[in-house]
Amino acid sequence: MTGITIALSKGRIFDETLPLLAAAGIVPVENPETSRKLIIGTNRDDVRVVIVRATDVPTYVQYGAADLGVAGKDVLIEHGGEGLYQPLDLNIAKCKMMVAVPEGFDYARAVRQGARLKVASKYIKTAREHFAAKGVHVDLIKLYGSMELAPLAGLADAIVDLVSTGGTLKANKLVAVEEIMPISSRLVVNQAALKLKRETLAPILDAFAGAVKKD
Ligand code: PRT
Ligand code: MG
Repeated sequence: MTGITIALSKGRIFDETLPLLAAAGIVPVENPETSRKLIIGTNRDDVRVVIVRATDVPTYVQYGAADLGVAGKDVLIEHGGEGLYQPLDLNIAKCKMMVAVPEGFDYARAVRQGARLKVASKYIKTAREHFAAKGVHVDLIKLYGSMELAPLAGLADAIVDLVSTGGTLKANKLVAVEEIMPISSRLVVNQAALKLKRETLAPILDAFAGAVKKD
């Protein structure tokens, strides 16, 4: 196939990628929020968008089922990035990877005293590397969602999760105690496609690069 397939997740990544696509002259003909279609055509006959879970974007691109995609740094770290060329930080879907604990839990003291902490997260690799670098012993508990519940239900002492407004933490009586890293979404490109479809891909990559908003 000579056409281009772009993998996106619906929600904030789809919404925030639209202006970048527009800069490349690409306009999806449907909105995944209202359409149930997983393959969405665009104004260009040679470009289509596939709608996948945010965590599956790197996998589609790695195996060449999509030529390019947009994925959060959080997702890319957990995936590992094999087979992916990551040419651009798109500076969209921004948030922070944080350690959070229940209000009233003295995290700094627990760390100072060398306590062994139970930490629940969807981001096991990120969490493992963070605490290993600090020399803090942790038991990591893998969850797939609703991390905020874990400390309230007694499953964990702390969580590692993404925070943007802080509203979710606050609503669950949790406080952020440590920033692990700032997060934004990246453009990911299949390494083979970059060579084989260079003529079609290069102008799209250039348009994205030109449309990225700096802080
Ligand atoms: O939602 P779903 O389970 O389908 O998948 P997903 O959560 O992987 O996808 P989506 O679309 O929610 O997130 C896609 C990407 O957006 C993530 O991989 C991040 O890179 C980025 N992003 C930016 C965020 C947030 N901000 C964010 N706030 N992803 C998730 N959140 C969640 C966070 O996990 C927490 O539950 O929002 C909640 C906190 O938000 P505040 O505003 O209350 O702090
Ligand atoms: Mg989500």
